[in-house]
Amino acid sequence: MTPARAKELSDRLLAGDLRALARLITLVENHEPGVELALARIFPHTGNAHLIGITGPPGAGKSTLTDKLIQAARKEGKKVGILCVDPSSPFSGGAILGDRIRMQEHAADSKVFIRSIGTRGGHGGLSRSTQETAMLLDAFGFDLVILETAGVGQTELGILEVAQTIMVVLVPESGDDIQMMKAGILEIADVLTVNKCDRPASDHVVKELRAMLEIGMGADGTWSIPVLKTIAESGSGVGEVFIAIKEHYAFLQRSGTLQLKNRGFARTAVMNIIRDVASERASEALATKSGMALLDDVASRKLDPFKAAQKLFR
Ligand SMILES: Nc1nc2c(ncn2[C@@H]2O[C@H](COP(=O)(O)OP(=O)(O)OP(=O)(O)O)[C@@H](O)[C@H]2O)c(=O)[nH]1
Ligand SMILES: [Mg+2]
Repeated sequence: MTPARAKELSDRLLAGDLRALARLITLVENHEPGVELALARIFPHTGNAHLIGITGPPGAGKSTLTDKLIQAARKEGKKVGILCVDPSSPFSGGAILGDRIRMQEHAADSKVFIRSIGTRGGHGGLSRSTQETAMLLDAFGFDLVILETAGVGQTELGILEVAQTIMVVLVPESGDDIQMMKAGILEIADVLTVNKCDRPASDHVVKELRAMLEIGMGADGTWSIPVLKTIAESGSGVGEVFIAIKEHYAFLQRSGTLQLKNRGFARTAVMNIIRDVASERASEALATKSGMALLDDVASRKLDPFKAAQKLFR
């Protein structure tokens, strides 16, 4: 991408052009060379959105709940950008079909923007493109940016490096796995929701979770993690969830935790770039004549790979 094109697209995004936003997301996703020029231009306009991550087991009702949260936010006049992060999908822009269909009623609403992003390049790639896409939505002027990702393990890591408030959605059936999940997604939750509470055993799971949190699990300063019950399909309990999310943001602001979190996100952003730039430079250097001579020295055991790497750094 040329500097002129980067300037044009970023100016259009800042002026509220949805097509420029969509275009830039695709360029970020494809790691288009030069897209950083556009990102650098929009960066001063970021930092205003509340970045919310929603994660939990596949099929827990995250999209249904998100759909209802969009309605609640729209009632308050808030603009909402939604990013469905699908770590498994090699496709881009349209990976999660079900989400599109479920949230379709918002399609005609220009204050709501929904986009799926697939991922390339493993975890580092996910982290960087998720952060950069969130930046684009933030700069565009969305008050809330919601990142939905299905996760039980590594996959939700992408949102950890972006989201200021993380909601974990469980279902009554998760009861058996709660012990297992202690070490995993429960630790990252700021708000816990047990969805599908129209099903049996929901009270039991809620009680178990509350008991677990009371003994100090996942405690984050003075914030006590609420365990909420929802029936996303009917919208029951969604109002409370929305309030809890907003309260968490207020807590982050007043306790100074937001500043610490944002510093952590900045660190990730800078480290991601350093890693990418360094490995790019190294590849280029190794493709030159002297680079290949260096590799031959390693191959013929004249030089060990550690010294070779050090030489390259210098
Ligand atoms: N019984 C019941 N079903 C629900 C509820 N909320 C959602 N569902 C259903 O559960 C299924 C999965 O819902 P989704 O919202 O797609 O769940 P998800 O967590 O986004 O799923 P993935 O993105 O595939 O991980 C759908 O068939 C929903 O209609 C609920 O409160 N009660
Ligand atoms: Mg979903």
